[in-house]
Amino acid sequence: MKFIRWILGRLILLLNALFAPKPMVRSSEAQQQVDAQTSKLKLYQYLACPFCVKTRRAIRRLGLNIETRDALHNPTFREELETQGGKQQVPCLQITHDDGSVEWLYESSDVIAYLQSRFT
Ligand SMILES: N[C@@H](CCC(=O)N[C@@H](CS)C(=O)NCC(=O)O)C(=O)O
Repeated sequence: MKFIRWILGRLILLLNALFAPKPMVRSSEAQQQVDAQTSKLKLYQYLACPFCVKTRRAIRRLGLNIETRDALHNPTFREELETQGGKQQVPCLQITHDDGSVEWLYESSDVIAYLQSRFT
């Protein structure tokens, strides 16, 4: 079962690489402004999780530079996700607001809807 899951994960990564979405193009000034905003966002994720792949594809399509944090292999990120986010589920977007408060947004569809509403 673990092996089948591993094979499926690799297949998803291969298809994702072969059919990578085209990123939105912005002027360098607009991209710099967006980059400043996305520096406050971190995506806790697993490399081969289908929901994470779906979210990373949306991030790429929107032309966003968002740091990804491997919550499977990095024990610090795993611990942060569980204790500060509230549960061990990926993808999860950590949003640091201008007032310093931190929000943890779970569910791939909600993360994508949030990014689309903010960056399109
Ligand atoms: N409905 C969720 C499903 C996310 C989900 O099932 N993620 C799995 C990984 S593919 C997970 O975090 N499982 C918990 C774990 O691995 O500890 C979404 O769309 O984000």
